[in-house]
Amino acid sequence: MTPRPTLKPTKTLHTNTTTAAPGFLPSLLDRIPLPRWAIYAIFAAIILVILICVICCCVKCCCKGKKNRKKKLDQKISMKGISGTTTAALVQPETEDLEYGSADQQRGKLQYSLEFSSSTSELTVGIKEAAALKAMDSGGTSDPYVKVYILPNKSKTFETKVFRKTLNPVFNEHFKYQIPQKELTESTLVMQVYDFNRFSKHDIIGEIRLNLSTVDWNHVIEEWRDLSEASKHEQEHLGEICFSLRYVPASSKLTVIILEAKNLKRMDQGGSSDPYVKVQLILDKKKWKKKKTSVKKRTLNPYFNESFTFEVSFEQIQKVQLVISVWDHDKMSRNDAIGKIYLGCDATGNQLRHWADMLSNPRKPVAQWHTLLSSEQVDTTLALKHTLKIPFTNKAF
Ligand SMILES: *[C@@H]1O[C@H](CO)[C@@H](O)[C@H](O)[C@H]1NC(C)=O
Ligand SMILES: *[C@@H]1O[C@H](CO)[C@@H](O)[C@H](O)[C@H]1NC(C)=O
Ligand SMILES: *[C@@H]1O[C@H](CO)[C@@H](O)[C@H](O)[C@H]1NC(C)=O
Ligand SMILES: [Ca+2]
Repeated sequence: MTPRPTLKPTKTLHTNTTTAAPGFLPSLLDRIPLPRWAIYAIFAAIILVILICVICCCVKCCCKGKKNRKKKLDQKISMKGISGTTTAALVQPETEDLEYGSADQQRGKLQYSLEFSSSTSELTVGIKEAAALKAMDSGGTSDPYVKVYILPNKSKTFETKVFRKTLNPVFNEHFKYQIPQKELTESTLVMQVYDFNRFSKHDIIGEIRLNLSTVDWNHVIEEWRDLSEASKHEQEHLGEICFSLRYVPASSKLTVIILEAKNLKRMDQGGSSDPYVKVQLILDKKKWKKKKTSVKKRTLNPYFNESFTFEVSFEQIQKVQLVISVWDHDKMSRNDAIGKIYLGCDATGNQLRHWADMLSNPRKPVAQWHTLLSSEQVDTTLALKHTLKIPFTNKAF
């Protein structure tokens, strides 16, 4: 009796394993309570659905490719227009700096912090990071930086560093304003995100305007906010200027070539402008050296190509401020320049970048376009820097 039960299980086990493989599918189909033809029809339907999906995906991909090609063609055409300008030989537009973004795209968002100390009347604005910024260049990226200022007294504009080729820059920079608490209630903080372009006007990606009277100053504020379209009326356009800088440490020679200016602001309606450019060096808070270009008659897009060389030692180049200003020759009564900018080791943003490029490429001329700022704004910034330096210089003497 004992051998049988031990044999039987092993035998059934054996037959099970051998017949399982070939008979698996038919036996499975037998177990489904449907006729064979119905099962085959279901299989056919599933395969058909998969095929349709694959075809849809292929068609979509092809369409995208065509759109991209069309965009590239548009860029080629606009590049042709740009390279027709006078300094084409000196300054070529970087292809990735050409306009790209479409109007309906999201501008992205910015994280900032605000803190006010009523005992010191100090407002600290932190520019933390931005995310999902709109792409302004053809590579599908931007070169973002942030400008910060306070209205209605547009006294000082701060700029963060420029981040190359990113849509999610982490700035982590803090800027301080001296402002009485009473003035806070009638002030608006403006934070604008720009796309840097070496050889063309910087594009504004978007901005945030904060009515400071609505802020609860009992807490440190840190928040994300979506960027909105920049308000047009306030972006005063003064014009742009292109010049090249060259420094030769061995011979202590700083050469500034004023190349051209464009889209200069008309100083009075109907009247024509006769622009010229002043090149000035400031050293230790004093006007040190000054030169001027010739006057170009009746134009808002003057071409100069005039070169100025100054003797500046290697020690001086690290302290000097180069002030470039555009003036209208007709306006004898007016003291203000059409626009101004300054460069130097203590400059910010685009201007600092040009200065640093010059210093890191000795003997090579480096050309760049700059957007002119109001002369009051630049003068205030220069004056502010001087007052801030007073305690330091006192210590030194
Ligand atoms: C603007 O500045 C002037 C002069 O410094 C000051 O009298 C005025 O209160 C300021 N206004 C605001 C809103 O900050
Ligand atoms: C800021 O908000 C206050 C109160 O809501 C309002 O009275 C004031 O006009 C606003 N200021 C600006 C510049 O929008
Ligand atoms: C600019 O001036 C330099 C030297 O004066 C000259 O060699 C060059 O041809 C000029 N460029 C143009 C485009 O006029
Ligand atoms: Ca750019």
